[in-house]
Amino acid sequence: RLGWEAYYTFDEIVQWLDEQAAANSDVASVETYGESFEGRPMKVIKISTGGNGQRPIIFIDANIHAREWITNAVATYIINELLNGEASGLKSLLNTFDFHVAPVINPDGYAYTRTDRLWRKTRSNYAGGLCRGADPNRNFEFQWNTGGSSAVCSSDTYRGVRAASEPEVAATEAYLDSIKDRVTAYLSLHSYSQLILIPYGNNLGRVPDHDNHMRVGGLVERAIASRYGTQFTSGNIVELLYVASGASVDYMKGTHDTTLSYTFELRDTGRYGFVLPPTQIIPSSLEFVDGLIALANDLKISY
Ligand code: 0X9
Ligand code: ZN
Repeated sequence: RLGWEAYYTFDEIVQWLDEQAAANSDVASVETYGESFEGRPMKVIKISTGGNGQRPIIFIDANIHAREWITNAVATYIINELLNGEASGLKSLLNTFDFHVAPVINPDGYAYTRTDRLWRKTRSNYAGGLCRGADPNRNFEFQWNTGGSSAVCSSDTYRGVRAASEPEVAATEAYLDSIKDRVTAYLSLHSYSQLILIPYGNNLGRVPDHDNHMRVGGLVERAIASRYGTQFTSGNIVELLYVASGASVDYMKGTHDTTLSYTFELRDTGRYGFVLPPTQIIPSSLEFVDGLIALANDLKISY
């Protein structure tokens, strides 16, 4: 019973996820693929209307950064549209694709933002408890520690002691490894800045299929803008933002050669920043769904 008029707690989100799977057990199931540092479940909902487990997967991760609340709201909105939507063109994509959506991949951090709203990282212990957490989007294995991450454990971009040191990252990597050949698009939801970021974030620079990512990014930009005029901008992460190694999108592109791998920085451009008012959840979701449909329709041509 989420309404997308407020932000929900981690417990509310996972309870809703389980209810959705139970109510739609013909097409949906929830897998608990791991446990966070503090023991919260890492959950992914898998939606498939057929194809015997052979269909290409569109994978969406959200809330890898704790304070980016809009991302779990958009992720659950998408799940709801896929399962219960009527008008949206999303549902028909299930004739071609399976969707796997992990709406909160940093559960401890997200729970902690109830008391410290701008917390970003996980909540593991470092330096004997002097530091808490690493940046999970600097902790993935592909080209870990090749620029744009910190060795200082109190830093917001602390990379962790080693690649996949965070249990949330290790579990997510293992889950992704188990479905790697079927993932055709990997979308990592972040906020804010209204950007469509193309790997890599490390010093390797552009991916070999940069031009295809730019072309599809343009289609997505136009689809998003068609609803309310919201402007997103596509480009390589280093060119548009900064150097940053160890992200989930780089892992999927670099390790598994996923066809399309993007980081989306959702609304806004800084007026509210991470503390986006809940009145913007539904508009943010609607425009993102438009973009997602454009992306999937372009991919569909190859299946
Ligand atoms: O710095 C990040 O992790 C992301 N930006 S945020 O403001 N949400 O923290 C950008 C991640 C993109 N990174 C790579 N493709 N490496
Ligand atoms: Zn982020």
